[in-house]
Amino acid sequence: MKKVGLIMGSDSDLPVCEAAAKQLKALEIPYEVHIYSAHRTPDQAASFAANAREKGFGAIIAAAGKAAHLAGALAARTTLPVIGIPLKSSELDGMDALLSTVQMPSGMPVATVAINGAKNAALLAAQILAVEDAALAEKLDQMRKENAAAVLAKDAALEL
Ligand code: RP5
Repeated sequence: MKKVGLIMGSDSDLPVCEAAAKQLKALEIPYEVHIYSAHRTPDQAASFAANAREKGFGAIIAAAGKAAHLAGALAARTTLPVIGIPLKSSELDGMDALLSTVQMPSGMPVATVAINGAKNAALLAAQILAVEDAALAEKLDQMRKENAAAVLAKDAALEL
């Protein structure tokens, strides 16, 4: 199976990114985690993205806060799908990171999830890999069914 790259701009991003790692683990998707910053370690970030396809990655998740250029900087170096997680790590509550991540120029797409949307980033990466992986697609279908059953159970138990 292809790997997912889970890249974050700082170790201070770990608490949010753990939800993505947990979801990938639950789906038994191999992944690598790295701290590479678009601003503090731009060479390492660029090199990771440039070599990711030949190293067996199928998608990259990039989480960053503040002036969050990490997802875009990685996307500039690869045609693998890049999923950006804008993080709430400043006085602007993540709106700064959201706009920095989502407002990519034409020709250089980044799929941006919600502010701190780490779980959805992992699920989107899984869905990308599942295009060519029937067993993974089956796991995702099963998860959707379980989620729906859990909601319906709450509905059935609702009393006001
Ligand atoms: C970004 O700046 C990181 O992704 C992090 O969200 C934010 C703050 O980083 P630290 O100053 O905590 O290392 O690059």
